[in-house]
Amino acid sequence: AMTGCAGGGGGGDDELITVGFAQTGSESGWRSANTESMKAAFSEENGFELVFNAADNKIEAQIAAVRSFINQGVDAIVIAPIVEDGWDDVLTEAKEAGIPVILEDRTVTASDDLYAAWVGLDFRNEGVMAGQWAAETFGDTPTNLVVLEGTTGSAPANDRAEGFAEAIEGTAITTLDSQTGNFTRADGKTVMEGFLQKYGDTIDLVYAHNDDMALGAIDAIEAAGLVPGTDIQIVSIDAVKDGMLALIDGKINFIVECNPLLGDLAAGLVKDVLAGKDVEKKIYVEDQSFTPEQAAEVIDERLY
Ligand code: GYE
Repeated sequence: AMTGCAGGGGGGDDELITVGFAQTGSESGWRSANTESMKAAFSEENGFELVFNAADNKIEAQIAAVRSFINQGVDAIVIAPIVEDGWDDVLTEAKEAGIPVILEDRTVTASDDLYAAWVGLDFRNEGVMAGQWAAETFGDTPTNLVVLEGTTGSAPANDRAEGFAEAIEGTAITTLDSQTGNFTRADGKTVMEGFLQKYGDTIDLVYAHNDDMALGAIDAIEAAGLVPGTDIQIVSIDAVKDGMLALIDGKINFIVECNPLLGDLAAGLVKDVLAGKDVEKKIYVEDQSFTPEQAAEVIDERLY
């Protein structure tokens, strides 16, 4: 059992597992909830000493953080990879140093023998669920779509685009434009302002890869004198508190969930891997979706 003894060179400290966690940054409500979940799970109480780094969504900074974890000789490394590509070298370095890597949230294109396990969400299926709602709602009615993409090169941006495109194939939905809003409210607003200037009220539908960008788009739509949710419908992904409230308000029309509470699963994986147990390579957490009515029913029980 852990002693909970903090600081000093006492014997209890030897039992703590040192984990370096390379977080993407703090771009969204989803990310805040994910960071909180990770910090709660990787607590001293649970037997961990957490070295936390948030890279402000700068890929070089995140890779540098992982290298510094390797140099510090941590027991294990957890990464929420900003983008999918470019991980081979540093993951190989961790492997050569004998430090297991667990990925949480986003996936990488590197070979899966360079990391011990991944836990996260099925981003492609989230895109499919959002696209199926759009296909069912607009069907054969000619519909002009604009897309607010997540961080360029990130797994959720790539997979959510792919899943949505697949689900609206063969419908009368036409994509007018698609640009990155970097998963932030500020950039979602700026990009939507540009779309409104260019296409005005010919826009019927916004697909935002996360709630924060949808919330930014709502500001831009209202500033242009249009009614979000009515003049221009919005579908987004995450189901964070502010997104759900906008959904209940009728400003967003449909939200697909993306569960950020991955801390306990990630911490369990770290312990199992260090204990030499066999773990599943990929663990998918399930997502739901919400209409305004469904959101109103569950809003009081939501944990994030
Ligand atoms: O949807 C978005 C966040 O990687 C699933 O990152 C995550 C995404 C999430 O910034 O809000």
